[in-house]
Amino acid sequence: MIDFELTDEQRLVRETARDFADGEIVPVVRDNDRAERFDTELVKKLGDMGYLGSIVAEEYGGRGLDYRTYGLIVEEVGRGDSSARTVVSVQTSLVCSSIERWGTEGQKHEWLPRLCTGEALGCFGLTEPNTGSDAANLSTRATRTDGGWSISGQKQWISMGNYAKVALVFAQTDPGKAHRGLACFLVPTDTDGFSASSIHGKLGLRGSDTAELSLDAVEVPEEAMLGEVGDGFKVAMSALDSGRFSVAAGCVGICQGCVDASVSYAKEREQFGRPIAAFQLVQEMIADMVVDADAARALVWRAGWLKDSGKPNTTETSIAKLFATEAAVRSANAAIQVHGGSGYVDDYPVERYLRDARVTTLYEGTSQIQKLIIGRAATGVNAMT
Ligand code: COS
Repeated sequence: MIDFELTDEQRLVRETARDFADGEIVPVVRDNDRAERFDTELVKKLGDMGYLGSIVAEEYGGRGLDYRTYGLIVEEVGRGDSSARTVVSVQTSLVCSSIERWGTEGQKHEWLPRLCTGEALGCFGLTEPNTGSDAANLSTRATRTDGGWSISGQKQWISMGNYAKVALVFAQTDPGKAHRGLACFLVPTDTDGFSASSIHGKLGLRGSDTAELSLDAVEVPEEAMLGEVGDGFKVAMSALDSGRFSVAAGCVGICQGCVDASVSYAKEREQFGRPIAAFQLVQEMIADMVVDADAARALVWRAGWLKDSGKPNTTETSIAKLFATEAAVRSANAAIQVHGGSGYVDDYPVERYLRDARVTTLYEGTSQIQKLIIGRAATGVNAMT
């Protein structure tokens, strides 16, 4: 049975992550957001803490933690800054976990130690200009060469694409085979024909690097393939099982941050001769936020427990991701309401929480895709085909 009591180790990990978020992330988050700066110093600190490979086995340079403990770390980082949390989620869940699960010993030893410390960053090249929710329908092509593959195509909305040393690139090897023709390649980003450019003007996640990737006849050897030809879609979906968990855990952090900021503000701010915390309509907003944070956390912990127990968890991960991301948007919006005009400027974290939360209902599967996955599990009917 799932146990809500944290172990001594989990409590310690959470306290350490909380102190790290308050001491290293919160003091720089506003400036990074304003400057649209991808903070490489902070990335280094995340690596030094072991937060970029916490679920990776120790023999590959990770911390060998379980998912529940990883979720505690991600929650705290997410409370501090969703841009920093995106680094943790992409690096750990999409990149490292894919290499650890699907890679050969050679690939694991080549990439994981550097990725876990943050010496190298990775990115996850699935989405394309014309391929979002319909992830199997990729235009990027991989064609055989003597001893390897040539890859050509475009990738869009790729977190850390400008800083990554390795890109997981998903490509179609045989369009006639649909999703069974996909393959995933580990592409060093200094390979000829690979280029990345920045995407600016985002509503939120302004401290996060977002790129468009271009691959023009990028040649890689046979050993660059992660898994076999035809495994690409499964690599992507298994990565998203981990990535969606991580996004959900980060959104628990946003929900909790909204509660903390709103309680503190409501107790200080006085109107009509009383702290606004004394007004029932303000308490209602805070109570709704508390319920959202608790419920989101419980769903994340359940998904983590299922992962740690080796049980199927795709549906439960989608439930956690759907609920936590929508709850984060709701809570951030309500937190601004509690803060009044002060919540509309960046003296308080709540307007950033709203801008940063907004993308979480889009990336790593929209809320609508999560509902279709949940609906299929409930009814046995696939509404996606
Ligand atoms: N892990 C491993 N394999 C999986 C899997 C998982 N979680 N989910 C599905 N698969 C496998 C299935 O077993 C099936 O294998 P076979 O071909 O051997 O039968 C194959 O993948 C295809 O499965 P299916 O047709 O059922 O596809 P899905 O319903 O899983 O996928 C959706 C369809 C729309 C759900 C999927 O494309 C999706 O999640 N889209 C959103 C993509 C997304 O999140 N993009 C954002 C990226 S931002 S980083």
